[in-house]
Parts: sequence; C-alpha cells; structure tokens
Amino acid sequence: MIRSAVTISLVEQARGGPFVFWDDVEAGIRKAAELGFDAVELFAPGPDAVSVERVRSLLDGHGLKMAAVGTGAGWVIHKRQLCDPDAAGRRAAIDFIRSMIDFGGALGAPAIIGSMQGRWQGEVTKPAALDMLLEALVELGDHARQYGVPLIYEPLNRYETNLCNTQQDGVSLLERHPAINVRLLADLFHMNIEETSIAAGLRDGGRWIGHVHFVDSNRRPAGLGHMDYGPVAAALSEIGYDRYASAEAFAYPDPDAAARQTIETFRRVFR
Ligand code: LER
Ligand code: MN
Repeated sequence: MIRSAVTISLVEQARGGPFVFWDDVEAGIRKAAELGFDAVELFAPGPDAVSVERVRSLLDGHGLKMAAVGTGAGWVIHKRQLCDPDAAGRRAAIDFIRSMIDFGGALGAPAIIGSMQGRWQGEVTKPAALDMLLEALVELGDHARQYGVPLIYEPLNRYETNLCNTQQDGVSLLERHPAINVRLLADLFHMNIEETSIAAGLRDGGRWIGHVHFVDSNRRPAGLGHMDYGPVAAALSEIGYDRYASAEAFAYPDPDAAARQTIETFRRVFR
C-alpha cells in the first residue's frame, strides 16, 4: 500500500522552494498527524540542525514515520556537488551526504540525492561526470546498508541537471552496477517536463523506484494543476510500488491548505 508523506523544510536559503511546512519541525509533525499523513520528509540544513532524539520522540508521539531526508542543503548552503572536478570538493560533498545518511538512517529513513548530483560542465565531460556520480552513489549506497535503507537518487528536469533527466536515464545509470543499494525518486513535477508520458516513465523506472514526490504539473499541491493522476496510480500499481508518495510542492496557497489539498487528492487517487 502506498503511504502518504509531507515535506518540512528548515532551510532558510530554500525559502520559496517546493516544501509544504516550514521552520518548525514540531508544528510540521503535529499538523501532518492531524491531517492523517503517515510520515514526513525533512529538508534540514545539516545533520545537527535538529537532534535525532528530538525528531524520534516527536514522530513516536504522533505515530508518524520519517519517509526520507533531503541532502540539498549541501548544494544550497555549501555549494558542494558530486561532479566537482576537484577531488577534495567531491569528497566534501560525499562526506556531507554520509552525515545525512547517518541522520536519516537513525530514524529508519533513506537520504535523497537531488541537487547534490550537480552537472557536467567545463573540463568535465558527460561520461566522466556520470562515472563520478555512479562511483559516489555506489559508495553512499553501501554506507546506507547498515541502516537497512537504500539511498534515493532523483533524476531532475533539464533546468536543474544535465546528468539524468528521465527515469530511463536513471535506470541506465544504476543498471551499470546491479548490486547497487540505490533506488530512484520519481518526482512527478520533473517527470511532467521530461517524460514522453508520466505513466510510461513510471513503468521505465519499475522496480528501481523507491520514492515518489507527489505534486502537480505546476509544482502546486496535487490537484491544483493539470496532472492526470488516474494513469499515475495505475502505473504505480502495475509496478508494485508500495512506498511513499511525498508532497514536495509549493506551500500554495499556504502550508495548511497545501497539506490538506495533498491528503485529499492522495485519498482520492490511492484509496
Ligand atoms: C529539486 O527540484 C527536487 O525535486 C528535490 O527533490 C531535490 O533536491
Ligand atoms: Mn523532488
């Protein structure tokens, strides 16, 4: 059964970005529980922004899970990325993600690599960048094994990366290392830009998909754009997807309404 999640951002530098709840992890968890979500997804500035013990006690107190933790602060705040031609910069990016894997892992949640993947440019060719990315994903996936979770890798639209834009791009990369402990993130907003058909893209991702960003075509909460969720739900059912549909969407028109809109659409589409 697909479970629902909603994002909470604690990253000031990401203000205005596609996150539903902001600033206050306690209020975000409480509101998510009140609305009937199964879990939250946390976007934090780093592994020490809020203690594992505090988050665990808030989640337990409200009967929620941690669906995933984002690592994008490594790019947004520290400008680190996995295709940095400078080996020391690359290592700093990997180390930041390792620390976020430890944070999420202690809560039973996988970490997401989105903007931290970077892009190929300058002296780095596309094949060289993909090699660097794959090497980092293998190492970080191995690091995540101790927590019994995969690492989640997210193909992004062309304005955010030139590495993997579609689910098939992601599959082609991960298949080069069949034992890799990495799963794909299917973000419906990015897929609406890049896939020929969103349902076909989900089938391309197939068993590799380990997380879904549940959002509408315009990045507003599900139900406020022109996404056709019938074929999305049918494709997810066909591939046997049974993890989270997590609301990574603008807080439009405001956080509470965005969360309510999301859970109503989630129930209509998946229940
Ligand atoms: C960025 O556009 C995105 O979708 C995030 O999930 C990745 O950090
Ligand atoms: Mn996303």
